[in-house]
Amino acid sequence: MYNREGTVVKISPRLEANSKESYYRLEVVASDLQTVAKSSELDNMEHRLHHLESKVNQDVGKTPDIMSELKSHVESFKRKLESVEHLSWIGLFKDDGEQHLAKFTPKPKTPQLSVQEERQQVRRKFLNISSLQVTEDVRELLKTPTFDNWQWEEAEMLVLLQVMYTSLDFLSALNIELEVLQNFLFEVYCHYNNIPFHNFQHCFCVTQMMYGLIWLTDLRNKLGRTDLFIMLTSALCHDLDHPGYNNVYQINAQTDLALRYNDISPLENHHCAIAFGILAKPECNILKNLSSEQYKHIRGGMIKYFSVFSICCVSVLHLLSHELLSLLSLGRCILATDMARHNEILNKFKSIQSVFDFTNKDHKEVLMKIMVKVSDISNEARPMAVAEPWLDCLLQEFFHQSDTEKQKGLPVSPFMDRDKVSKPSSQTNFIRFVLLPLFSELTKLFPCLEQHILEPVRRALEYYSDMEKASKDEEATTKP
Ligand code: BYE
Ligand code: ZN
Repeated sequence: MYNREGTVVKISPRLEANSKESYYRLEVVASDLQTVAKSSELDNMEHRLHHLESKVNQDVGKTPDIMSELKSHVESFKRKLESVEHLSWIGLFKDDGEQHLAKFTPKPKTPQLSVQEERQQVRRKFLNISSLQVTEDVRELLKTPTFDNWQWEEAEMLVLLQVMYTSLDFLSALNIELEVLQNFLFEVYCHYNNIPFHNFQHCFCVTQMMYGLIWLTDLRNKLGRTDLFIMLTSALCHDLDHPGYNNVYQINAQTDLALRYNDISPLENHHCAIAFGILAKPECNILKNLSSEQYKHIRGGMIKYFSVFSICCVSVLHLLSHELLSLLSLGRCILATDMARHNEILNKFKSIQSVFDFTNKDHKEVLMKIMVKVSDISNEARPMAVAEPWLDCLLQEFFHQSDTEKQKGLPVSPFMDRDKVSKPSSQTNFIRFVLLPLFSELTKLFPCLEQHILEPVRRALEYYSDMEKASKDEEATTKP
């Protein structure tokens, strides 16, 4: 779109109203819409679906599940076509994370209902297939970092989570009813947001990595059932209701979360509060049959591990570049504590490495913290075809945050700035200075992890180093 002066203008909520004197001119620059269903086609499809539905209704008496499913697919596709919200994630359309979109886009009439419908469908499918036997091949795959999350849909992931809980004998050990576990898992699924990185898929991956590590390291014979339960359940809940903006943003933008938690780890506190909110519903309370002593132990354990999850980005940043760190105000204690915590935990683990004793309570605690950290940031331990899309999702979420920060005039974290970040160089630094030191330490205690997590991460380092070199070479040849 051009203005009268012939300058390209951005279509955004801030666009000035036009008039006869100051009109805008639209020009078609691309028109490859053959692959996208046109509105008329969609109407036609919808019409045929209605017709088919009434026919089937006459014959069968009720709408079969498959038909409702199809209907909801059409609905959701229609919603996607009509909404521009998704464009903000790819940077074509920048919203400021707040209300402007509402003015700009006609909201779907009953958005909540449709999301609800979609979830109910996942629930029905989950319950339907949960009684089916998961093959031995899949059960084995589930125990290794080679598992490919991208091949499974949400209902199937819920079944796989159920498999994890059952095969670690949590149901019998903690007296959990299957139905309650299913309600709990479904509620957890409902409380993850539809955002690029910190979504239900991420929750699944972290939980699956934890599950894999438990098997690979034979932790079942080294720790108690309750400790394993705490680790798996913390992994499952660790990013509940993540809004896609990190702690630094919460504090700078003075969000409700930062206000509620006095700027102290707002996100982690929130994830944890949501988790215990879910457990407060009797039909979801997988801890309800425990003694109050056991409940206290598990709640205490989970609260402890939430604060360990997710190395604060600033600790990463610190390692990426010391100059960049000085750009940030260091007054925020949360950053300091998180950074201190990362180094503190790793150093403590290093110091007990040679005398590690599985019967020592303190040693066990440090090990569990390390496992939690490793699981959360372990994407690069997966095959490249699985890992690389995760990095793209993360950068998408980061870039979106920095776009919002720029719009609001807030400080911008340099490692999230789309104008400053290079994917391969950020990731090589992250692997060199965060992943390898952390993973090597765990591998010293469990040498068998060498092939499962250390080798893939070394390959990833090579992959991104090559990519970095290739992009530098290209720069050198294109620049005069
Ligand atoms: C971290 C903190 C918060 C959220 F920009 C996510 F280079 C992460 F620093 N994770 N999780 C996995 C990661 C990864 N951060 C990075 N690489 C990962 O593989 C580095 C970042 C892209 C950046 Cl640490
Ligand atoms: Zn996470």
